Amino acid sequence: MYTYYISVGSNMGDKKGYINSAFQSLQQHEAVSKVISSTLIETEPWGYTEQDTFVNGLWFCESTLAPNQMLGLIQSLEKEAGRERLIHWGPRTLDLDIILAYDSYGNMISISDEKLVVPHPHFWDRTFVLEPLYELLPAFTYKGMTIDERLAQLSE
Ligand code: A4P
Ligand code: MG
Repeated sequence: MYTYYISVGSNMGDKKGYINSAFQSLQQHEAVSKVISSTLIETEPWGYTEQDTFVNGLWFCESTLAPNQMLGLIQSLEKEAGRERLIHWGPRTLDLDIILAYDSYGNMISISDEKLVVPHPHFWDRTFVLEPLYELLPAFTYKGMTIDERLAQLSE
């Protein structure tokens, strides 16, 4: 059994509608259980800033799917939302990224191959990931720092 933290973002069309229907599909998947969502928040675009505001959140789930299989599942949910890959960091109906993964012993999984990098390479720099992560996992630390401390540092 694996556990996952998956970030979710949308900045086109019915943003919350895309997020909620993908959430339901994940909940209904036979290999996935205990799906929990953070509060959804409205955020300013990061990276490529000439685009609409985002709705962002974070999902927790347990799954028997290994990380590469989970990547396949979230990509199929993006496809269901009509996602087209046009501009890197650009507008999207639904973006799902695996932020953190843990094995059945509770050990954090690190992967760096051509298809999957976990922990997600930018998560520790993004308030739109860290604020929902703080809601679901307030005691989380990374690089010797709490999320609280990191958020304070990012707002300096
Ligand atoms: N990939 C590698 N690691 C992962 C992972 N941990 N999770 C690969 C998911 N996918 C991973 O992704 C490209 C490839 O990354 C995938 O084929 C997969 O094999 P993509 O979603 O097609 O490309 P992208 O969206 O252009 O890149 P990416 O990295 O998903 O974009 P980001 O970094 O997520 O940035 N501002 C706000 N406020 N809120 C946002 O949600 N999102 C972005 C997108 C920019 N600015 C934002 C937001
Ligand atoms: Mg993505």
